Amino acid sequence: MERKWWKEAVIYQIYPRSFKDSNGDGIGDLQGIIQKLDYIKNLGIDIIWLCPVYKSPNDDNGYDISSYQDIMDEFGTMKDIEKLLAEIHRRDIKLLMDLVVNHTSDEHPWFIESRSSQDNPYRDFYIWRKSKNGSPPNNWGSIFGGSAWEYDKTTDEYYLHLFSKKQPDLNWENPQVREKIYQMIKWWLDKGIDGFRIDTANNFSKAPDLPDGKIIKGYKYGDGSPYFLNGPHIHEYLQEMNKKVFSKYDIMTVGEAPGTTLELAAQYVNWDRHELDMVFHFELMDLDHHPIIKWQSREWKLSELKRIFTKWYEGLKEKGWNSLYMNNHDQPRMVSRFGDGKKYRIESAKMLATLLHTLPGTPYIYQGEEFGMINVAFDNIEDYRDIETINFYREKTKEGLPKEKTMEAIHRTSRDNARTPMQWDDSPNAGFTAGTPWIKVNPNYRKINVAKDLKDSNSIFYYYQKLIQLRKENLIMAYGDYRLILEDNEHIYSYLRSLGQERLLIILNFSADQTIFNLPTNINYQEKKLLISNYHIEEKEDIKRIYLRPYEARVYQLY
Ligand code: TEU
Ligand code: CA
Repeated sequence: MERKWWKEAVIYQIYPRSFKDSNGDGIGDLQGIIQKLDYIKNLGIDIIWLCPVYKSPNDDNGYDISSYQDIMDEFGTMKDIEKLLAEIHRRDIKLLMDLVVNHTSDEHPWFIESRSSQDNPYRDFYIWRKSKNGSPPNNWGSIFGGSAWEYDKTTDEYYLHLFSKKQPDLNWENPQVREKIYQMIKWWLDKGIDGFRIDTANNFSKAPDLPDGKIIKGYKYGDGSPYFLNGPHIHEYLQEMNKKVFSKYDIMTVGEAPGTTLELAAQYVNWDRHELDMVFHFELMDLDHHPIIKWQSREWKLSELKRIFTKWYEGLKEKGWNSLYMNNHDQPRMVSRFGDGKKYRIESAKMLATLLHTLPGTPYIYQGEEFGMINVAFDNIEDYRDIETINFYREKTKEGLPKEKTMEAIHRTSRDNARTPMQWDDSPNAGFTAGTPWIKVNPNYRKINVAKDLKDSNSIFYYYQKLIQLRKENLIMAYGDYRLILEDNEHIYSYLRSLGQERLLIILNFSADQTIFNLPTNINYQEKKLLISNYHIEEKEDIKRIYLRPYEARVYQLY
């Protein structure tokens, strides 16, 4: 197994808008991040992934970019990002930026040109089609609701937007588009950044004839995803980008890849194919809802979750590398979703952290996760800011769904669950801003905040710090083999890691019940040493049979 810095790293994701406001306008900014770098360093982080900070009208909080080589006014200036990068490097941390090149903003100069006339040199930078019998060119629905096509009367054609209508899709089939994108990427890499998280990295290639999608039951639009996810030229484009740009630098790339099977992912990250270093797959994110409609929840079993991690480990073994995450800026908070955000918040946050940091792969921490932030439940839609959530509410209201039902789905699933401001302390607005925050702070901030965790040696924060430290001291945590034990147990997730003579035994109670762990008889050891756990444990305790407490987690070294 080849050693790489990004395999041994722990990555921390920052959503700048909600991280720290330095000037009282209610919006997090680059100077705010600089103020908190010592905090991130103290946690033990090696790499920071910054969500988009480029110039943007903020229809989708920076994922709609109007100028790639400028900084969003609210976040600061080019000088500020240069300063941030220098301060990050001074602390021996690396910086990943977000690369959003499936689409631009409709306010990007390329699109302004493109929409101006059919013979404009930029026309072919985007995907334009004529209407089909008075309807849009095909039946695809946008991921944020409504049709994926917007009519533009200037030229009497429609343009494709998989996301909001202010996010027109770029036409990757046009070599000029690709060349422009590569130039822009080089410009950033030459500034010294250390890699990219690539937004919707498997959406760039669309099936040429853009066929209609299957109509989803109870839904007005067709599912176009088979025709835009993992499309016919996607590997070719990624390889080209890698060859022309990425391969020239010592960087890492991680591509967001919704709707990607293990077989496909194994191609994206295969060392011999030179495409991406890691992908974010969505199998775990899709575990608790309808396969396409994320707002419709579904019951799940622990054995399914185990199967996902196990399958992805086995499938990429000796071929590529896994990313490990349970939440981000698009997903609900992981404690609320996979643990218990109420009675056992602290225990379950630590248990889930133990899982993510002892599985093979690179763990990603989303801001606030490190002290157990949980979902928010605003009563009124007016308090939500996310375009997807607001569109969903509108659609459901129009369809006549009772408000309580709609709000229930929003409380469980809205992206704003992850986007409420960082809770730094118990002062007004959680110390995030001296002004009025762009989105309300979670009302639980007096109970759940950084300052509180930093004062308590037993806190979630220090548990993460210790896990990260252990990962640095024990290469087995990154590189060791993985073997699932007690496969069918619906309460306990347990596995062995091994590297040479070394062995780790991980035991996780995934439930609020007391449950008994029986060590399989074929696992032998002379001695054991407890590396970390989220409850007090007597060192002499026998591990052949353990009474696990709610959400108990233990990691043992076996000799
Ligand atoms: O998300 C793209 C994505 O594939 C969706 O599945 C995502 O889960 C979305 O939030 C629907 O719930 C990326 C970014 O992470 C997201 O924040 C952007 O809104 C989107 O691309 C468009 O750039
Ligand atoms: Ca600000």
